[in-house]
Formats: sequence, structure tokens, C-alpha cells
Amino acid sequence: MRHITLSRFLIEEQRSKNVICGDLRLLIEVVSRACKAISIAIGKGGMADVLGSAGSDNVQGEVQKKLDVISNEILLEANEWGGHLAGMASEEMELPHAIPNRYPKGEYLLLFDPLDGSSNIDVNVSVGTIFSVLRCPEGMEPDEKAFLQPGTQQVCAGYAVYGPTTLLVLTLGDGVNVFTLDREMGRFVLTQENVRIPEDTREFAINASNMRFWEPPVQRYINELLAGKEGPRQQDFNMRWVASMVADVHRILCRGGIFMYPLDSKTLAKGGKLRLMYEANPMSMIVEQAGGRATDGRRPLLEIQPESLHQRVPVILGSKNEVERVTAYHLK
Ligand code: P6P
Repeated sequence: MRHITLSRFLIEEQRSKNVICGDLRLLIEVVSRACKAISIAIGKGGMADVLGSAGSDNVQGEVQKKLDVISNEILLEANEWGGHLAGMASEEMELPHAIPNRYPKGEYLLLFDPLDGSSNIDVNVSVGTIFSVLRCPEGMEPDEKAFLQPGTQQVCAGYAVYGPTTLLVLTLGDGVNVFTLDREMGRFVLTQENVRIPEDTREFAINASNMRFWEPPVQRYINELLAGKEGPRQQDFNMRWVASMVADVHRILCRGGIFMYPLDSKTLAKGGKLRLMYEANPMSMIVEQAGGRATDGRRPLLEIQPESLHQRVPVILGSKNEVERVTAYHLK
């Protein structure tokens, strides 16, 4: 394993594979530095009065944690002056953030969930930052319409997971690589190269308290898993649910599994629970780049044409053969 820094990895990718240009390399370096700053802010916890609610709601109508607001501001301030972006969009902001006129503009659009799973912050469970990069269409203003591109248009996607270690997981459309934050040197170091998700699994992740609200194909699929050896699958399964998408998806990236936040009658009116543009799309690109699959239950998730910036979708992703099985149940 080449324990090289993120910077060296990006320079070598730029030199050898032509999957990255200077501005995209700068973007990723800036986002990684912002994730380091978020990791430090989270690590202070109760010592720095950053826990608890900010006393405001976000565009989703969810109570904002102080660290949601802090993380969002860290990402905005880090990215707005570098000249690599045309605009930014965040789970925490109703409208896209325009690059101030005093700074040069670039060709990329950055979307992020600055602190995913923040309801876990106050109980010290892993949380993360999820980000997605698109190109701003030629000649278009970076308003909401410019962002409404299917996930297949992403040029880069990644997440940071703030857990026992802080990791940066990154794809440029040429496989998935994992970098670990070396806190002493303050830099990310390559620790897992070209990660692959096992095609089969015995582990599923779903909030089982919603079972009575699921559609019949999902109820059938989960009941078969719960039936274990005595059921049609003739093997026992295990369940995990951190309620922090970054933590659940990272476990699946490391050892396989299927993550499900399916359509349910509670969230039907909204279209689902998870957000397409800055949660489902980047996670789906990463999972598919690692040999997994991602659907909304019926179609490839990355092919969904967004209709609004904060659109929600059902999400089923992870080990290829399990995701394909669930999708087949939906299509029966
Ligand atoms: P529930 C966190 O709020 C989040 O957006 C995802 O990170 C997570 O997978 C999901 O919601 C948890 O939802 O309904 O189980 O609390």
C-alpha cells in the first residue's frame, strides 16, 4: 500500500489518468481541508459549546444543530474565494450560494450535506460530510436549474466520516479510495486503494420501526431476511442501523451489506426521506464505483432527473446481488 498523501495522490491522478484537472484538484484539496476543520470542531464537543441546537430550522424544517451551521459555514468560507466554483448548494440553505463578485468563478458546482446524521452528535455517534461535484452547464447562471443534473453527471463524489478516525472517501469516476486523517501532520494519507463491495452479504441496514409503513415488496424482502435459515433464503442475516447514512454506507463499503431507506407511507408525500442531490447521488456514485448498485427501488438512482434542489428519494444501495433482488421484487 502506497501511504501517500491526498495531495500526491491527486497530482499523480492528474498526471497519469486525465480524470482530474487543476481546478478539480484544488476543489478536492479545499473540501478536504474544510473536513479537517469540521473534524476538529466536532472533536471539541461539550468543551467548546458547539453541541445542542442552534435554535433555528433548516429548509427541510429540521432543527439545526450548532455544528450543522458551523460545518456549513466552514465549507462556504473555504470554497468561495478559490476561483474553482461557479456556485454551491447545501442541505442547510434553501437557495444556491452564489460566489461573491469580488472573487473569480470556476466551472464546478459543489453540493453538500455539511453534517449528515447530526442528530447523533449529542450522543457521540459517528457523523459525516457528504459532497458531490457537477460541472456548471456552459453559459448558464449557477442558479437552481444549473444544479438539476442526474447523478451520472457527477465528476467527483465523496464523504468524510468523523468516527474513531476521520476518513475521506473519494471517487473521481475511476474507483474508490480511502484516506485517513493523520492528525499529527494534519494531512490525509491513502490507506485503502480501489475499494470493492462484496456482491453478496448477510447484513442489512434499515430503520425497522417503519415496517408497517413500507410497500409490500420491501416487507416481503425484509421478512425473508428475518426468517433466516428457516425461511426461503436458508441463511441467517444480521441487522445494523446507525441512523447516520455516512456511517452505514461506510460499513457497507468496507464489508458489504444493503442500506435501505425505502418509500414509506409516512414520507410518501415528500417522495422519501433522503435527499437526492447531496446524499443519495454522491453515495450512489461511490457505491457503484466500488462494484455495488444503487436504485430508488425501481430504477438506477443515478439516472433520476432531479426536479428540485432538495428533492427526496427512496434509497436502496450496497451489495450488487441484494440490491438487484430487492429491485426485482419491486418490479414483480
Ligand atoms: P431515521 C440522518 O438524519 C439521515 O438523514 C441519514 O443520515 C440517516 O440514514 C437517516 O436520516 C436516519 O433516518 O428515520 O432512521 O432517523
